[in-house]
Amino acid sequence: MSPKELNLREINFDGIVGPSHNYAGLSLGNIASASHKGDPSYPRAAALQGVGKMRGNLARLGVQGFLLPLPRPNALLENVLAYDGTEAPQLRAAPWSASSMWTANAATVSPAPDTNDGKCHLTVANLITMLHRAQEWPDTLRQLDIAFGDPDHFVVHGPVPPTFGDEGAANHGRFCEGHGSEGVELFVYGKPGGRFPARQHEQASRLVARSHGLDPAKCVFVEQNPAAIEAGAFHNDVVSVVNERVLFTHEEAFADQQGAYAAIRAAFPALEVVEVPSSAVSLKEAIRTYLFNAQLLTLPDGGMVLIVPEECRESASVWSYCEQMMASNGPIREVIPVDVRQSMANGGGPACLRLRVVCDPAAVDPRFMLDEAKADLLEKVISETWPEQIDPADLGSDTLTSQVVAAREALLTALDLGELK
Ligand code: SUG
Repeated sequence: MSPKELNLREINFDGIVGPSHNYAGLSLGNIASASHKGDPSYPRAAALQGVGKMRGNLARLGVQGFLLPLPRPNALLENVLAYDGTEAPQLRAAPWSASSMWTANAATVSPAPDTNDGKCHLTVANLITMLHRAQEWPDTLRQLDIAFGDPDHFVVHGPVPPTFGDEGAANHGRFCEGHGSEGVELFVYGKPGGRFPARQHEQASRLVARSHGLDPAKCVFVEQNPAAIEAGAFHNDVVSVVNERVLFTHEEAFADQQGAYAAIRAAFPALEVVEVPSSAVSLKEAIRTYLFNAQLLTLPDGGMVLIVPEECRESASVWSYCEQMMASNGPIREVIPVDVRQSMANGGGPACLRLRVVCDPAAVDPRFMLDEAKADLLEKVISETWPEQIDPADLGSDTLTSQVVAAREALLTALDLGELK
């Protein structure tokens, strides 16, 4: 079947926040994670906030998917680390991380209209820069293989080999006239050498583009602004977001801002840039509020809505910009704040929590698709089994281990996904 004959839709696959969600300050260069290090976390509230966001988007778009939490604590990593209390507590915390909730980092996705074999390609991200994230890909790959297991529609690739760091869709965007039409893919990479790690390497981006069978004339490679990485934009999706013909971006997102626009325009002449100047919203405030870590969605009537964190409404400069934008003639006429505060405190906003896959919803394993009844089921299991609170000192305890393992198993059983146990 050619992509034209398919019912191609953009589906957001949100990561369900796992029962071990905690604040261990594991991500160097992620200011929110560092500043909440040691705080108590609320996994139940975190996961319910995530389901709330999914419900809103299900109502808006009529389609929504999800990915499951990974097995934690990760016994394999615990054994390798052989933590005995003599080293930094981060080593004890890494196998407990619920970081797979940020599914924008699960994979890079090239939809069928962009690829030379007419299938949707997904490359699981190796996430090698951070220890706690590098453990994710084997279990993420198992899920992708199931959810996108139909070989007539999907090709799921293993990770880019080290030493090329790959953080998946967080550094990737796709320009197109409509989600089902051919796109131009934007790959944004960082150059190492700064105070904080550049997590997405150019070689990884280029390798993904080649292995997905993209037309080189429809790929654009652009460098992140080192000053943005330095200011805490550890992924490019903290300072810009793409949907269809629109690039919503901070003025200081790219190393060469005008050069980036020109390169995109050369491949995609219909580009519409909505640039937020530093004079309206400073880079610091953009990163603090995660204005750009937003879901820019096309509604069924063709209008675009921006789903932002509640923190944006609480910032005078950010919200006055949003109000001005809503009153303008620009492409983004609606801005909707959502409460994902538990995720935000670890540096993950609405966009981090979702992986966009353009495909025929009927081609996805239905166990990964949400409807209202399943949202009720998720809320029930989470409310009954997710720990209410975790203090970082609890990590490693037998009681918490049993609770976290049992909670995830209850969810897998409820969703008939026992093969992931
Ligand atoms: O990789 N935070 C994640 C946040 C990922 C956000 N994703 C996107 N921007 N797409 C990270 O830094 C914090 C975990 C801790 O510190 O315990 C963490 O991993």
